Amino acid sequence: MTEKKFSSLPSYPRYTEPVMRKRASDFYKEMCFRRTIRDFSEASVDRRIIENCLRAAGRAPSGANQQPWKFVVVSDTTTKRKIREAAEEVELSFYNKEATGKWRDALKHLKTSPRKEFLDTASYLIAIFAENYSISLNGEKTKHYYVKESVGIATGILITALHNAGLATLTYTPVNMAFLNKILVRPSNEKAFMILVVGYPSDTVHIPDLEKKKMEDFTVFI
Ligand code: IYR
Repeated sequence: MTEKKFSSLPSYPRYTEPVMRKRASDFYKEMCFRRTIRDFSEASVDRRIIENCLRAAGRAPSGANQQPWKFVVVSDTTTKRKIREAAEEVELSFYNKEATGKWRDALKHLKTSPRKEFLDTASYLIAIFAENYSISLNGEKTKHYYVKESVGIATGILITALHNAGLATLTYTPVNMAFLNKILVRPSNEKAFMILVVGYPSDTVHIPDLEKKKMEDFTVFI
């Protein structure tokens, strides 16, 4: 390993407290508008917006700075169709066989079904892969650390960046995502983490009336 040098922190913003309180409150208010949607319009999204949101996601912290993520951005209609067909097959088996009664009960209020039209209609499907290890050119494997945590954080930043840009998302996770490696021709060190469905909501979208816990109910100060 080559030693990397350390340098001083470049112009870290130092706001006054009132400015910080306002920024924190404004950001919270903005995030209150984020809602998962399952019904997308066919309107296409400028790729440059997606690229900058991905750049923001790529700034996420990661175990040993290994950045163990890969984002495969799909807008090609044939590929989206293939993903839909494979996903609906997995979902049919999930809804008809694999889902436990408790799982079914937990999902009931979302009114989801094996039909996944959004995989055709949404402008982009971002297939997110976790790199459990890397393979160097001479075939040597290097284990990655805290992979799920790192990819989860990067995905959270991506969702936030997309929302901030004015786009809606759906965090979509079929129980078995091995089909993504095949369709998207990904190597075996990459494990599918989720499909982030991205686009504009359809004009007729309906969302469930969900309640979010209050901060006081999920936070303990000591
Ligand atoms: N993957 C299935 C089931 C599903 C599971 C969870 I956990 C959800 O929050 C929503 C759905 C589907 O997408 O229909």
